[in-house]
Amino acid sequence: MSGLALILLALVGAGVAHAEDGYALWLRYRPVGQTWDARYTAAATQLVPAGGSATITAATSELNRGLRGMLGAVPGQAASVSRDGAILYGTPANSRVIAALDLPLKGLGNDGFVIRSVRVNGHRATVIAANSDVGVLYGVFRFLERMETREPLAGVDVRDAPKLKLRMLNHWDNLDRHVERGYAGLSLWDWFTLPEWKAPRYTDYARANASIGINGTVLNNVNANPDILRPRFLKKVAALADVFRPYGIHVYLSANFGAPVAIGGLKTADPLDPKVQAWWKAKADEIYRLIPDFGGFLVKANSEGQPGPQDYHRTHAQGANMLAAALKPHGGIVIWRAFVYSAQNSEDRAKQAYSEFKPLDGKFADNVMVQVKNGPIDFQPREPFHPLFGAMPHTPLMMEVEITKEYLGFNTHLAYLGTMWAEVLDTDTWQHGQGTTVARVLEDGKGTGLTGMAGVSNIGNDRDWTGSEFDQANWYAFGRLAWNPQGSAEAIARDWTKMTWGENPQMVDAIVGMMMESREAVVNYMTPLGLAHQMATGHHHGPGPWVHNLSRPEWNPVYYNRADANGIGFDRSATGSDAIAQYAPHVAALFGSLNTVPDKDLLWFHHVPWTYRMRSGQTLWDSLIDHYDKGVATVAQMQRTWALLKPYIDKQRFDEETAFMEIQHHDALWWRNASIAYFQSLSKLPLPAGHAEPPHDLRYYEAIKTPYAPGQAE
Ligand code: GCV
Repeated sequence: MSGLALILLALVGAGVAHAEDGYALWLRYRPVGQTWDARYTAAATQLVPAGGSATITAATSELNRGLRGMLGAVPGQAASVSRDGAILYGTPANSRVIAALDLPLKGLGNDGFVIRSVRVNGHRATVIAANSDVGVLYGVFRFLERMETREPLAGVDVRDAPKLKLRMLNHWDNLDRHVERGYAGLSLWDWFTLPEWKAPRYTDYARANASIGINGTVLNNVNANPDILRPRFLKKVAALADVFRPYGIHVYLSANFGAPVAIGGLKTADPLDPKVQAWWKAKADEIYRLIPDFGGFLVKANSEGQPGPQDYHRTHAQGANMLAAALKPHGGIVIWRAFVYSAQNSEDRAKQAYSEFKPLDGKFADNVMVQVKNGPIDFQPREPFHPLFGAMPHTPLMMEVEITKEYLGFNTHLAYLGTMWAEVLDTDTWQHGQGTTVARVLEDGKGTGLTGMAGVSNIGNDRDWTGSEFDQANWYAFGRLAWNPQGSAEAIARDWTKMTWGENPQMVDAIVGMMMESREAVVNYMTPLGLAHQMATGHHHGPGPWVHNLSRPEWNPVYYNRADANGIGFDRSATGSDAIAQYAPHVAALFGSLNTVPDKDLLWFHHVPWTYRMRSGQTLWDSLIDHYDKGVATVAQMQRTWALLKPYIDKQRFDEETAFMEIQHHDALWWRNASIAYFQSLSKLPLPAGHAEPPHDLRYYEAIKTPYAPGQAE
């Protein structure tokens, strides 16, 4: 035996071959085990693809990969069904057999599919059919997911289609590979070696996205470097688009509104200037020559220092429509962000996006979508829903959420965001009567067919993609909720857990339980009862509720907490900034009254005395302390639960999460102690019985600096 073979044997013997590092994501395809082996094998004896497109080839290769992993063997491929247990997949257009089955494909659009047990040529078979090859691919992934989550295949009858058309990732990746708010290493896009080297990882990225229905990706940061639009970079973008195409993923770019000046040699970027219009038209033509299915532009304009139409006294609509006109002949769209607030504007920051965009309703071209963050400020652990949802009846709105956990503890805090997004999606805006939930608003394309949801990516080049195992769940949940905004966060967590950690029911229950309370724990130890934006400056790592000296008032945590000797909270009721008036009357009344505002939103909408009596009978002060301690206690409980799971989980992934939870517990205590020390310096109240004083004085916490925290904006 050769030396190398001996080393390999030793590695296998030591279990290294079975070590898991998270690279496979939820597509692990581990052996299904005895209970399921015979049943699944009987339903996967033969692959019968219809058509030979790159997408169908990708579907075949995924079936081979999945079945080899789960059942230990790859079934043979055939041109027609010739044995029991065949899997027949394709479109009616490419298969007369599928057409003859007369499946209910009508109304499923391009992306929907049917998976059904049928008889073909006298044999038992499973058909996976759709109106397009990409729909077939989605069906194949769903078929494999059923196996990964141990759902029966016999008698299967699934008919599903996405409720939103655009299901997109927004990468905040810079051209030097630094990722703004990225906690998972460098950007996946190796611009330096593209377009020649198309790393296999790009295909795995596309597989993972397609498996959850994601069909668009914006490759670069919304704080956009104009260089991405230069010919040299467009070739690299085209190479990525080529890799993603078979997986149904369209490439989009963030466009810098000032590009005509920065790289085009023009003196202005005024959207009404014919030379500027011609420049963008030529740029769009150039892009589509390289990338015929290019999706379009995402634009952050006149926000946080980015150039925009207002630099030329034009409106957001005029800016967006000028770009839309350049893309229109090619079928491209503009996604224009509503994340605006201005240093010159003294209006409550929570009101500014609505004030700016509501009057523009109906003024956007029909290939423009307005992208609105889930809440009115900025991806906080908890915010009420954004008042623009339901308030722009003539404009297709896309919701933007932040998958990367800029404000929820980066990659080391376990915070499952499915619950946070479902909370927003399920909220009733009342804008068009009861039942106008945010999900329903998003699903309504205003007759343009444009609907969508965008998630700021948490993906980097770390081996496990997202910087932690549990952050993979947020990528997964985003895809699932973008596919079906009315989906259940718990059901999604359960599917992900089975695929990621294994099928043991006790373990699954324990992990899902942890996930379901994890985000509330973060809210409790960081920003309970409606507080927001209490994070340290710049990187947003750790607490900074005392910060008051930053150049722009709305960058200071004190702007949001408004804490003083008398009380705490931001009065956004009619006696304060009146932000509540931006909501439908029913919701405004709910938020506006101390009698009805939910506790979780109390300090977002009201300034109350420290001694204010909560509906529970507790004082606000005592309740605040309770929440901080509850947050820390939940993390401690998660640590205990996790420790019990050791026998079920492979060593590397178990050890990493154990260490991360230690960090989370440490950080939760830090948040709790620092916040209490600061607020106590104002309230001068003792802690309620049973709650420990912070071990250090306020100065100690104020002095903690973490200048090298990852993911900073440059
Ligand atoms: C890309 C927040 C983040 C910024 C981000 C901005 C945005 O303010 O801190 O890093 O910029 O949101 O969404 O544009």
